[in-house]
Amino acid sequence: MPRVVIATSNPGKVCEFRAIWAGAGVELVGLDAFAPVSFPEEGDDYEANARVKAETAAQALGVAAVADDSGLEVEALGGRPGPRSARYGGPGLDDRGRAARLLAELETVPAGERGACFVCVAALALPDGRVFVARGECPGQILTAPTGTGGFGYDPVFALPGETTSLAELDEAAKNGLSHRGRALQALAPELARVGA
Ligand code: ITT
Repeated sequence: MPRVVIATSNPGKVCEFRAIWAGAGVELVGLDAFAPVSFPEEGDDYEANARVKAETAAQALGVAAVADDSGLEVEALGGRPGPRSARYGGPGLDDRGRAARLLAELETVPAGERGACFVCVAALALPDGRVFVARGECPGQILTAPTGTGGFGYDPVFALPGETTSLAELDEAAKNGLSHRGRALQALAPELARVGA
């Protein structure tokens, strides 16, 4: 089977990439199977960030690579933190801290104004320089307290429109069936036929 490196340092993403592309006819390999790759600093554009992560890995390792850049756009914050979601609140915070910080920032925002959208741009880079990109979105709203233990990142504070169940309470298959990452990777899946072709 042709190999594709999953170019991410986020273990939650690795699990989801593997589950969403299970049966896609490629062997998905983690970055830990290779010598360390150094990635450039990220900017504020999902597509540029996704491309640079996938291209950096494909060029450094000589193997096809997939990456994503994703984030949470909160309407009451004018779309923040968006592509800066991993950096939201500064370098001292972990996933839980960032989610808590978001709830604090939205403390006075009423129920009807807590709309948000997860965005994912996925990129598949081939060692010959070709890059394929797809985008997926998952609209919903920010809850008032974290709930659930599944998923990662902001999942415990995010629910689908009109729901009170967070994404962290869904099982992996349910989340992947409707998530921004599930949608982006499903849209990109036809390009996997080009790997090793
Ligand atoms: P890599 O760049 O190494 O892939 P990262 O975690 O830094 O890892 P991003 O730069 O794309 O990835 O940042 C994405 C941010 O958005 C990060 O804070 C995630 O926790 C959050 N996020 C992305 N997808 C998510 C999801 O499905 N559920 C919850 N939070 C998510």
